[in-house]
Parts: sequence; structure tokens; C-alpha cells
Amino acid sequence: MTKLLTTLIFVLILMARVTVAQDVQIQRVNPTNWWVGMKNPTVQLMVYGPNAGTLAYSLSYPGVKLAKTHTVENPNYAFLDLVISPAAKAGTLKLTGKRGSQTLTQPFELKARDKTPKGSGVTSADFIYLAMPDRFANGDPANDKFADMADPNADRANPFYRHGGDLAGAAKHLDYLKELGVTAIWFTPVLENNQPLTNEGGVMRSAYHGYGFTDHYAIDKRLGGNDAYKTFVKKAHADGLKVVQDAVYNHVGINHWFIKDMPSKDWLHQWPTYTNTSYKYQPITDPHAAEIDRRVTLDGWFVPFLPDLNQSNPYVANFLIQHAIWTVEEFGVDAWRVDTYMYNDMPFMNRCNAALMTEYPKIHIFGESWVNNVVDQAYYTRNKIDFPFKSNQPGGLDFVLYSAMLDGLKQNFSWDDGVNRPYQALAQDAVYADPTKLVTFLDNHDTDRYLSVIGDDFDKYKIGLTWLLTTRGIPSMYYGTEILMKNFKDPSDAEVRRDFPGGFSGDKENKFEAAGRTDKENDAFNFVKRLANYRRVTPALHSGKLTQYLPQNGTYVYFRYDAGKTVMVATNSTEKEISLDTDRFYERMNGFTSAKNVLTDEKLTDLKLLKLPAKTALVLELGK
Ligand SMILES: [Ca+2]
Ligand SMILES: [Ca+2]
Repeated sequence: MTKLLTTLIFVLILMARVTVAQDVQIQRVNPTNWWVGMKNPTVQLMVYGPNAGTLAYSLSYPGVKLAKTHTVENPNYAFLDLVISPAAKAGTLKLTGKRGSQTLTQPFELKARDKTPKGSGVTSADFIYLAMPDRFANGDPANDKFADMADPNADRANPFYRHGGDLAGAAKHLDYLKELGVTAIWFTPVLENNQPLTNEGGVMRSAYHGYGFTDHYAIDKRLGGNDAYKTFVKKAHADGLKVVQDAVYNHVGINHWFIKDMPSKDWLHQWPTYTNTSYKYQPITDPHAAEIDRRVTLDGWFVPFLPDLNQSNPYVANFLIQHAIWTVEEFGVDAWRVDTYMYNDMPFMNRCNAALMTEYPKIHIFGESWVNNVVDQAYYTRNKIDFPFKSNQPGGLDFVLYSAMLDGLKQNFSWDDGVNRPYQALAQDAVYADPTKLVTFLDNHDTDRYLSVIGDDFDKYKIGLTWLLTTRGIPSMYYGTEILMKNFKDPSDAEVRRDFPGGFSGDKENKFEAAGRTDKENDAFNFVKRLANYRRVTPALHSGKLTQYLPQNGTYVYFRYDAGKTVMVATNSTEKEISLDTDRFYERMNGFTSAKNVLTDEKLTDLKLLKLPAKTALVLELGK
């Protein structure tokens, strides 16, 4: 009898323990690791698992203190504030979580910081190439699709599905980019997008664009995962190329693991009924704006499957800021492009930018704020306007100059139109703290492709690229522009995101090689190559001053110059050859008696009258 009772008690105790063990678990800790020797000694761990928030946490590790444990609405989360002293050594600490007689332990690694360059920044000495990894090159067909993912499809015949491109594929073409004169690669986001197909405009589409994160600490395994990204960045750096990471703070994918079981209701911006952002930027800067308009712009959701994060929730803010720092430290990326910048909480953005710049003083941050005027564009970057809110963002994508350059190519010359447009855009640079930190472009993955916008006009194509590569700012080019890829977004943006020919096995043409390109494509490729490589070794085009002259009779002339060199760019936007009298430019041409045509090597010994053929932009390096 006693024996039976003992056995029964033993079984009951065992059952109770099993119950507790299943009832309480730690399934995730984010960040997944941290480092010793960071400038900011604190890190907040988000601990997740069934009832993880009901445990009493402690740790014992020399130089590391658990300063505070926070619990939130959802008992499945705990937030632990760790303080890591400068004396702490790298190693793995053990987090201990206790509830009653139950004890759980969770290892957490504190790595040593290695010496490889991180957050080195991009500057106006760089030339950025924007590519969509799914559409650029497929290096590993084994990772094209996974049956266990929410979207198990990959099909190159379907423009809306994944096509199988990956980081290993892009890594194979770094020589191609170097030859072209590119110095930095910007991929659309590489983080896991384990999103189902979504219905957009009546068509089921995959999340190949990458803007719906589902796990911040995983690079999408269809792109090769974390190891492939590390390898890619290392190889790019070894080849002298920088890497720009595309970051999204405003929203995540609806399939994000923390959205399925949110820490608290206010993790997201919540509305009584679904509310989309208006996509209108005026209410953010308008001193007369109604508060509701402002809220809808900022807190409305970007689309129904990209829920809007509430960055005024301190745990959300910490999560996002730490992820940014973790990414730079873990992968060694150089610069940071921020998606949908203007829809974020601006005080949060300033905190986030400051945290990145504190750890990585040289990092460059440039956000996407799709506006059409200089005042609104300046608001999101360091500026000289007396706005009630002052942004600390060093750069931004130059949407104003983008529109202006396209107008300059599309419009006929008149009082305000044609080449007056880029002139006028640059004439307003006084509002920026440093306009050379803006990233310039002629198209991107969200716009009609450049060549189509300018009516397939190869002369105009060369003029626009000449402006891009010689005016102020950090130039960026969308993949395929150099081989004359074109298309409008009509009927869908898939049209401007076609596969790079030669990046995928079975491709009939390989345009990564000169032999695979047509004569005209080689002409285009060689044009970009020549100008980009000239720019690469010409500091006057990076940091030199810009003097521009009032456009006259369809011509637009400007100079970039420093102590070493003066480069003159003379555009004739008309259909007729022009003989340009250069007397007007004496301020900049005084003392120069000859010039070299940078694109043809032709020598000019008479600078009094410049022959400008119809629809051309001459690039002349002036000589004595
Ligand atoms: Ca692949
Ligand atoms: Ca928002």
C-alpha cells in the first residue's frame, strides 16, 4: 500500500513537472545575440514563448547585469534590460527563468566585435547599383522554393511569383558590376518574407520584393539565409564594393511571428475599422493640417497585409533600433536605405538614426520620402528650414531631382520647362544642410523604367545618365538600365522587375557578357562604364563645387570643380546643332585654353565656340 502511494505521488509530481514544462517555454530571444564593447552598454532582450512573461529572470555573468525585467499585456513575452560593462568578456551567458520549483535556462551569446569594416557609409564618391535579388541572378536552384513556407511557389513563367534569384547568384556577377564602375550594391530587402501570396489588384502575388518582414533575425532562406548574406558582404568588400541594406521600420508582414501573437494590442497602430494611409505627405509638414489627416498619413496601414508598427511603444522602438545595429554589426553592411521614411514616427526615426550613427559614425542613412517639392523633401533630412521638428537624417532619396531630370528630358524648352527643371531643382539646394548626401536616380523598382519614360530615345538616355553621373549627390542606377531594360508599370510593376537576361539557367541570352549584348546594348553599357569609371577617379565630380548657368535656348551648362580639376557639362536639349559661345562662362573657364572630351578622348583647342550636336551632353575636362 505504502509502495503504491509512493508510486502514485511520484507519478503526480512527474505529471505536474511535465505540465509546467509544457506550460512555460522560451522559444525565441531577440536579438539572437549581442556583442561586448558596444558604445551603448544596454540591450533589451525580447524573450518569447508560452508564459515566458511569468518567469522570474536572473543571470550570473561577470560584467553583465540584468537591470530590469518588464512584462506586458501578453504573458508570452518578457523584456529584459541588460547592462554590459566595458570590462565584460565575450562568451555565452545563461538566462535563468524561475516559476515555483520550475527553472528554465536559455543561453545567450555575447560575441567579440571583430575588426572588419562596418557601417563605412556611401558618399558622393560612390555609384550605387539597385537590384532585386530575386530577379538578378540565380546561383542556387535548390533554394528557389520551400514546401514549408507560406508561399511555396517559384515560377519564372509567372511575373508575379518568385523567380529564384539569390545572393549566391549576385555574388557571381560582382566583376560585371566592377567593370561597369559601380562601387556599392543596394538590394531590395533581404530579410525573411514568409508571406502568403497576396491579392493585389485581383492578381495573386508573391512577396519577392521583400518589404514584408516576418522574422527580423533571418535572411530569407530563398535568398540563401544568413550565411549567404555574410558571405556576400565579405566577397563584395574583398572586391572593393560596398553594400547598402534596405530597411523597413514602418511596417512588417502580416505573417510576422510577433504579429500572430502580439506583445500588446498597441504594438500596432489600431483603428476601429481598417484604415489605410492616405499616402499624402502634406499633412506631415503643413502647419495648418488637421490632426486626423496627419494620423491617417502616419498611422494608417500601408496596405492591409503590411500592418503599421507603433513606434511610440518603447518596446517596438527598442526592437527596431537594436535590429538595425545588430544587422550592421552582424553582416558588416555599409549604408542604410530606409523604406517609406515619411510614414514613420519622426522622433523615433531620429532616435534610430542617432543610435546607428553613435555606433557607426561613418554610416550613411538615406530614406525614401516620395514627395515632389523641395520643402517636403528637406523636412526628412538635415535642413536649414525652421521646421518645428528637425530631422537628423544625413541623406535621402532625391525625388525632386528625379522628376526634374525626367522633365528636363521629356519637355520642350520654354521659360520654365525642359532643362530649366533640373536647373531649378538644384537652385533650391540652400534648404539642405548638405545636398551632396542626397541619393540621385532616374528610376527604381517602383517607377516606370527610365528608357521608356524618355520614349526609347537613346540620345536622351545618354544626357540623363550624364547628369546623374556628373551633378551633385550620390548617384544610383536601377539594374538593367545599362543594358537598355525598359518598360512601364502598366499593367503592373512586374513589368519593371523583369529578370536580368543571363542570370538564370536556361536563359537564351547572357547580357552579363559583351558577346551576349547587341551593339546598341554594348554602346549603352560602355557609355555608363566610361562615365562611371571617369567619375570614380575624379574627385571634382564627388566633392567639387557645382556652378550652374541659367539655361538658354535649350542649352544647360554647369561646372564641377575643385583645386585639381574643372569639368564642364554642356547640354544641348534641342533637335538642332548649336554653336555655343562660351564668353558667358568666363568665371569658370578663365585661364583654360583646351579641353578633353571625357567620352571620346577628343582634344579641343578652341574653347570660344563649342559645337554641341543635337540632343547631347558634352563632358569636358578643361586644361591649361
Ligand atoms: Ca535560387
Ligand atoms: Ca506608420
